Amino acid sequence: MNKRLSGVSTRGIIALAVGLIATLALAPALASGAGELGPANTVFIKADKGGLRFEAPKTIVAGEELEVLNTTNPKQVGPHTFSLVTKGSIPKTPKARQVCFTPKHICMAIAKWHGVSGNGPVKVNPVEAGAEGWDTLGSLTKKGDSWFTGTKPNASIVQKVTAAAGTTIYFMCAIHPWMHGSIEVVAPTPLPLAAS
Ligand SMILES: [Cu+2]
Repeated sequence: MNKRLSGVSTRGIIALAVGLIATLALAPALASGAGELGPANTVFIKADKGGLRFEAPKTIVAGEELEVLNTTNPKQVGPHTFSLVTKGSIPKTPKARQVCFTPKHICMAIAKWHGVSGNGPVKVNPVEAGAEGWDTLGSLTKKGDSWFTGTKPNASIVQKVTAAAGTTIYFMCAIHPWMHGSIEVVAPTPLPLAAS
C-alpha cells in the first residue's frame, strides 16, 4: 500500500516537473516576440525581404482580442504606428505617400491624434476613439484608434476588436505610409446548442 502511494506521488512530481519545463520553454518564445495571442489574433510589424510591412490575419471574430506586435528594430527602421483609418484615407500613390506628413494629410493628422505638435513628443498613446478597443477608423476630419510603438524592441498592445461584425478595419503606419492592411471582422460561430 505504501509502495503504491509513493509510486503515485513520484508520478505526480514528474508531471509537475514536465509542466514546469513546458512553461519555462514557452517563456523565451514570448520574450523573442512570438506574440501572446498567436498569429490568428496578431498583427505583426515585420521587416524582411518584402520590406517593412504589416502581417495580419484575414479575419477576426468581433469581440476577440487583437494584439499588435512590433518585431522590427526601432534603431534601424524607427518606430511605427498602427492607426485605424478609413479605406479612402490610405495614401495610394507615391506622391500621396511623399506628402503624407504635411498639413491636411493623413500621417500628420494621425500625429495630431497622438498629441504631437511639430517635432514634439507623443503625448497620447494609445489614441482611443469611439468605444473602447479597435473600432473607429479615422480620417482627416475624424480621430481614429491608433497606437504608437515607441522605440522599445518587441513592444505590443492588446485590445478587443469592438468594430461590428461585417465591417472591415483598415490600418496604416503614419511613419511609413506605404505600410497598410485590413482585417475583416466576422461574427462569432454560434454554439451548436444554440443552433439546435
Ligand atoms: Cu511603420
